[in-house]
Amino acid sequence: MKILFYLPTADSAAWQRDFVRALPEAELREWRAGDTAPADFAVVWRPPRELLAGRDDLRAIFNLGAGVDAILALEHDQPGTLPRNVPLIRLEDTGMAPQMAEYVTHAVLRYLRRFDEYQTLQRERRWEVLEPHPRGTFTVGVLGLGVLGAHVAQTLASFGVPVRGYSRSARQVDNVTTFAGEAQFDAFLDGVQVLVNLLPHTPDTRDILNARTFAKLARGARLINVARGAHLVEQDLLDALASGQLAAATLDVFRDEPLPHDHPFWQNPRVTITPHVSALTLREDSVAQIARKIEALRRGEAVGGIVDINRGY
Ligand code: NDP
Ligand code: OXD
Repeated sequence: MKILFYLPTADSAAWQRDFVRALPEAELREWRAGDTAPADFAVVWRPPRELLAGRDDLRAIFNLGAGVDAILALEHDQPGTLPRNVPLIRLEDTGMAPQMAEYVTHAVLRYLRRFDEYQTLQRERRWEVLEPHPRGTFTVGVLGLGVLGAHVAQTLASFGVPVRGYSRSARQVDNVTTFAGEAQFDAFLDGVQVLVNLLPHTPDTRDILNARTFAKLARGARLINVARGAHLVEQDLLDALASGQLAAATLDVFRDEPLPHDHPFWQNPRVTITPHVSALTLREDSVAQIARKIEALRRGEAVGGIVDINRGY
């Protein structure tokens, strides 16, 4: 069994070592430009077009992340890039769901308990008690009820805040009021105090965090974007913060990463920035999941996480 590997990060060698340990019978090789030799599986993150184009010999392509937008952009820009009849398989959770729940819960509780405002008061040496936000109306809306969104929504609900969730098809999540499809989008947004984005980036969801969306939220709402920078219309966020329609934003993902030095988000006191770390790709869990799926496919068994290319996630 031959595996093509491509991961353009500094820890690529450690990943390769762990894959070889998990699949000792495999011949794993790092893809380099011009490599068209046969392979059974590809394990990749943000691959160049030449790696995938014409690779009809593959039995599956594994994406080393939950989001497949970078790979699907290759297909979108040049249809026919992805080999036909070769499943594209993404990571499912692999330890990202608990990390995402921690990150979002921390940000929501920071806003609920007004720690962001106390931080400002501390800088000004002001001893002032702020009126607590009533928990019962501090509604959190989670966009996306997939592997990550559903876990985040359930975790938030355990803190006693009202939680809503939004998905494409109807979903049921314990202790979460769910909404589905465009027809229910405005009802989902209405009066939300904290909007959390965990949608995949697709043609339907690009720019979804825009002025119209912000206008439907409660006045002074907060935004937490942990999905993709392309979901957010950046100028609309800056305008909403300036007008007071939004009070604050916590952003982990950006249109341009790393965020350029001169970007206005850096200087905005209402914006909290982290460098795409809300849920890191954990090597041990990810290698184990992919190795299990490769073994299952070789036995002719079905596996989860297959991307619907037409749907975009
Ligand atoms: P899933 O595919 O499991 O879930 C996607 C959810 O979004 C589903 O509930 C789906 O609806 C919903 N959805 C998709 N399109 C629409 C639409 N047009 N309208 C309404 N709902 C829609 O993805 P994951 O939970 O695993 O991951 C979500 C995203 O998180 C990833 O795509 C990635 O971009 C991002 N991510 C960010 C990380 C970071 O570190 N910042 C780390 C990992 C992931 P339905 O249930 O009906 O299918
Ligand atoms: C992912 C990511 O999609 O890390 O997995 O952003």
